[in-house]
Formats: sequence, C-alpha cells, structure tokens
Amino acid sequence: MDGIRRRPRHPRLLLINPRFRESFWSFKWAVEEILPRKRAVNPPLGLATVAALTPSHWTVEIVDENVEPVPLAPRADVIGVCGMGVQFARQAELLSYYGARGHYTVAGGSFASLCPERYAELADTVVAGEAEYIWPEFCRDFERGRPRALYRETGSVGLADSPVPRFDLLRLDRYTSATLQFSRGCPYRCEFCDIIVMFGRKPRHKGPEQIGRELDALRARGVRSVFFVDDNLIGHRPGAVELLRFLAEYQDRYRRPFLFGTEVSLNLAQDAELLGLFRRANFTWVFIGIESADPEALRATRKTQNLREDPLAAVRRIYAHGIDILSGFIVGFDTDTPRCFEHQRCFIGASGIQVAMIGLLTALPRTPLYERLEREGRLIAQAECADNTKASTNIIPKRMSYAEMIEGYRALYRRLFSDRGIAERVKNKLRHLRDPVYRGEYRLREQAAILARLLVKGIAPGGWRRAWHFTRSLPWRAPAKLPLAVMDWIAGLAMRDYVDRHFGTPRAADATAARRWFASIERALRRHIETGAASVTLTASPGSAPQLRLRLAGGLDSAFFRRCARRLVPLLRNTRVSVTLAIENIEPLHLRRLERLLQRLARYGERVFIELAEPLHKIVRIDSSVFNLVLAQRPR
Ligand code: B12
Ligand code: SF4
Repeated sequence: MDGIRRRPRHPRLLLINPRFRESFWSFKWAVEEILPRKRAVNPPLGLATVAALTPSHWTVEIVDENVEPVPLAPRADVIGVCGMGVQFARQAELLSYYGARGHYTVAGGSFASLCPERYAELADTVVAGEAEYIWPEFCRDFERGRPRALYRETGSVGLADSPVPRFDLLRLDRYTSATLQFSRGCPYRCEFCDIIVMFGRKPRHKGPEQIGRELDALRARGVRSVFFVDDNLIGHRPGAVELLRFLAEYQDRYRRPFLFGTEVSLNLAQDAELLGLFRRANFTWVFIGIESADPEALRATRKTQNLREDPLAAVRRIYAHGIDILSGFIVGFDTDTPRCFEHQRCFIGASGIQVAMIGLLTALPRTPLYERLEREGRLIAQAECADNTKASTNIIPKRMSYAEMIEGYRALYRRLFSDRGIAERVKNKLRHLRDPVYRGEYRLREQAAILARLLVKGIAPGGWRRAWHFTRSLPWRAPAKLPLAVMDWIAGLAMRDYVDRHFGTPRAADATAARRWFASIERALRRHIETGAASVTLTASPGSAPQLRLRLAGGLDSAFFRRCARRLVPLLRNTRVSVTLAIENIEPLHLRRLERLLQRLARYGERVFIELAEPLHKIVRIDSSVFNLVLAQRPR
C-alpha cells in the first residue's frame, strides 16, 4: 500500500515487455536485413490479454521494448512489467527504475509465475500465474487503496473467461507473425517441462466462436501470419478437431486470409485425420519438441509419447501432408555421452529440419528435473537457467564432463549451419515435402525484393562455395517449393549469423584491436580530454570481450562527434568490443550531432550501452529497442 500516494479515479496503466537479449529466436539478421519493415518475431500476447482484463475506465498503454523505446518519464499510475526468465535482468531494472520514481509497480508473466519470491523486493505487487481472475481483483483492490503484495492463481482458469486480447494496443505491423492462444496445459509429463508446472496436465481450451472473434480482430488489422502459442494444440484431441474444422471453414469463408503455425506433440504424425485437418486449415508449420532420436534418452526424461515410432518416419509423414516442421532438441540427458552430438547432427540433417533449436538440458525451478538434480547434488548454484540455447547451463551432466558438453554443443551448431549443412537439410526436407501448404506470405514484389536481398546480403558474402550449395539445393523442377527453400535459407543464415557472433570465445585479436583503437580515440580526442569535456577508458577482463567507455561531460564541439563516429563504427564492425556512452551533459546545439552519431552506431546497438544523466531524460531521446539504455537506479 505504501506505493500509492493518491487514488486516481481513472487510473493510467502502462504495460511493458522488456527488451530480450538476443537469442536464436530473435532471428536478428533475417528481421533486420532481409524481411521487410519488421523488428521482432512475435508480440507480447500476455500483455494484450492483461490489457483486455483491465476495467474500461482505466487508460491502458502497451510498450514492447523490442520494437519501441520505453518512456523514461511516463504518465502512469501503475506500471506492469512482464517477462520470461531471459528477460529477468531487464524486467528487474525497469521495475526498480519506475518504482523509485513513485509509480506503483507490478511484476507478472512466465518467470514471476514460476518464482514469485524473486520479485518480492523488486515490485509493489507480484501477479503469479494466469491473470484472468486475479488481475481484475488487483484492479479493484488498487482502486480501494488496498492492493496486496502477491496475487497467486491457485486453481485453473476457464479459458471461456479469457477475453479477446487488446490487439489494437500492439504495433502488429512490426512483427513477422501475430499470436493467439487456443489452449493451455499439456497431458504429458516430460521431466524437464515447466509448462505442466505452470498450466497443469489437463488442457483447457477456448471455444471456436471465441477464436473466431480473435481472428476477426486480427483480420481487421490486416494480419496474415498467425502463431497459435499453445503448449500443445492437440493436447485435448476432441477440442483440437473442433477447432481445426472451424478454422478450415473460416479460411474458406474469407478466402484463406491466414497462414497458421503452432506447437504440437510428435504423435500428430500417427493421426491421419488431424494431419488432414491441419492442412485444410492452412497450417504451414508446426513446432515439435523432438528432443532426441535416442529412445533411451526419451525414456529417461519421460517423453514416452515420442517413442511410438521411428522419429524420422514421423517427421516424413508430417511433411507428406505439406506441413513444415520446426523443432526443439536437447543435449545433456543422463544417458547422453559425447557421441550424442554426432547422433543429433545425423538425425537433424536427415530430417531436413532447418529451424532446429538445440538446447542444453536446463533445470527450471519447481520442475521434477530440478528437484531430482537437487537431491543428487547436480545443480550448479548461481548458474543462469533461463535461456537453454546459450552455451552454458545449470546442470552437471552424468556421462560426460561439463566442458565436453559445452564444446560438443558449440561444435554441433557450427557443423549444422555450415553452407553444406543448410543445403543438405533443404534438400532432405523438400524430397519428402511434396506439396507445401506454404506458398509465400508476401506480395509478388515483396517476394522478389526478399530474394534479391538474400542473394546480395546472404549468398554473395559466402563466395562461390555458398552460391554452389544454394543453387544445388533449390527445387528447380518444383517451383511451388521455392518460397519454402528461400525461407529455409533465410532462417539457416540467420541462425548461422548468431552462431558466428555468439558461439566463439573472445578472440585475442579483439583485445589487440581494442587497444589500438583506444589509443587512436585518445589521440583524436586529446583536446576534449584535456579540457575535461570527455574521457575514455578501456577495461578488459579475461574470458570476456573488452569494454570501451566514453564519457561526455559537455563543452563539446562538432569535431568531437565526427571523430567519434570515424573511430567507433570500425571498432564495432571489426571487433566484439562493447562500447558505453556515458552522457553526463550535452548542449542543445549538439543534440542533432549526437543523434547522427547514434544512427551510425545503431547497427551494433546490441553492444552499445548508453547511460543518460537524469536531467537529460526529457531532452535526449534514446531508442532503447535499439541500444542498451542503462536505467539509473536509486533507492525507493
Ligand atoms: C510465444 C512464446 C515465445 C515467442 C515470443 C513471445 C513474446 N514476444 O513475448 C518466441 C517464439 C519469440 C519465444 C522465444 C523464447 N521463449 Co518463449 N514462449 C512462448 C509461449 C509458447 C507462449 C507465450 C504466450 O504468449 N502465452 C499466451 C499468454 C496469453 O499467456 P502468458 O504469457 O502466460 O500470460 C498470462 C500470464 O502470465 C499473465 N501475464 C503475462 N504477462 C503479464 C504481465 C503483468 C504485469 C501481469 C500482471 C500478468 C501477466 O497474464 C496472461 C493471461 O493469463 C510460452 C509458453 C507458455 N505457455 O507460456 C513460451 C515461454 C514463455 N518461452 C520460454 C522460453 C525459455 C523462450 C526462449 C528463451 C527460448 C530459447 N531458449 O531461446 C526464447 C526467448 C526469446 C528471445 N530471446 O527472443 C519459456 C519461459 C520460461 C520461464 N518460465 O521463464 C516458456 C514458458 C516456454 C517453456 N516451456 O518453458 N517464446
Ligand atoms: S510435450 Fe511439451 S508441453 Fe507437454 S509435457 Fe512434454 S515438454 Fe511439456
């Protein structure tokens, strides 16, 4: 209650999705270089749902920091910040920043649902679990001036009570795909899974008319590509059949406006009726947790639904219905030895799965895996467990050393995303995927532009070898498959770009180059450094990339900005050094110059950190969706 200083009659609510650190799922290269006018893959559906649950006399705004900047001085009474574990650091930073400035703060989303205790000191209120019932309760309590510190969903939400999300508050044109949700929960019991901890094993779903209303809203906004973010869309088979029949009719009624994708379990392959319905409803792809082709590993992790037939046969039967497959794989199961990496590579190659998200086995809090490994003393205390596609994890493997696992994992990705690896998978997929549902989602002119950009920015830089692999993988005699082959190359090269930038160890050459550039910057800015208008430092610690820090204290001139740009751009382009701009003071006449400098650094925004002194918040605008805007913390 301490957080509320006055009780507004029409409270203003700001909901924020914090910036993700880059991961495979960002598809950064594809989104920034190849696909037209896109900034991220999916919008924050949880926030759009919370917005729809908010009383109508409240004013609501959603800011997704992945596609737009967060406001530093918002007009908001309540600020709600969501987040997965991968977003925790930024979510915590935002909550503390706004909390210290007198806003009432609420934490919610996946990670708060899994471990609400981690937010006790960070937010005024924590909303743990599905929000449909407890969020309206919070709003009522807030209006009465008596909000509680914790709202926890202890039962299960009937999805008929979930409203049409406020799609109108999202900037849908900035995402490659919009999202909606039909069901929550999954009937299976994989040992590592947090879904069944959060949403239970009894799938609950919406009615078809409810989905119809959500599709109407998306259609009205011109959306074409839709991702059903269900944990397992076929978890409740009768419900899925009813939904798919409805979707097929909906598509026919409106001249097939949507391309769909979703998540399912591998047993879809044994269900001819469902496969036919998925095709009729225009599902172009499904994401499946295959995890491993080794039956021992699957048995050990209790993923027995994947044991019903040879996984390669299952994959090919799904392809035979024209449906593409994206898949999750895991290495580090108790039965895995150093040979598992080669087995995974062979299976993924033969299956033709291009978007193969391989993760190290990770123990998320409250899962059976976590509890077992804790008992066995095999958890690494303090290790990050939020992002299972980083080259580190929080478990000690059983039949190989931790170092062997990490090295095997890195090498597996490098081999998979070689030019030959990408081409082999395109060929192995298209051989079995005869009549793809996916025929391209863009207009002809856009498709031609995408292909041209792929050739210039993706294929040409790989030289004749890549051009050869690209050419031999194309389905020359089946042009209907061409859009799929092009998209697979875009996805493959985007993942390769990520591997190149993130899976190498910091190079000694970077440290040498950083020292050279540092000396050059010092020389170029000598005059500004001597007058105290600027200062520059370089820090390098073993095992991590060097960091250059440039302090702007005011009293600068146009030469300063010119010289900075000339040196910082090549430094960022040619090394993995990160740069911090600490802006303490800047005269209004230099704002335009600062803006121009930032425009030139934007391409490397992931490695540029900006610290902005508080008095400048209203004067200098930093796009925090591009740069790492460090938020000054102060006590509440
Ligand atoms: C769609 C999705 C994505 C999308 C992006 C979604 C986005 N832009 O936010 C994509 C595909 C990009 C993605 C990527 C990843 N994801 Co993901 N993703 C999902 C998925 C399938 C659905 C989320 C969703 O939209 N649900 C529908 C909405 C309506 O439900 P909801 O989010 O749960 O929200 C409800 C409540 O939580 C609450 N709520 C939500 N936000 C807020 C905020 C406030 C203030 C309040 C009060 C309440 C509240 O209200 C909502 C209504 O009840 C979930 C699985 C799941 N079932 O949650 C995984 C999931 C969230 N992802 C997960 C992970 C690990 C990842 C990755 C790290 C995977 C990886 N290893 O690379 C990446 C990271 C992203 C990146 N770097 O780009 C984990 C998170 C684990 C955790 N507990 O933190 C989940 C739970 C999957 C899993 N099995 O573990 N993901
Ligand atoms: S099939 Fe997927 S969602 Fe279901 S329990 Fe296993 S990992 Fe979790």
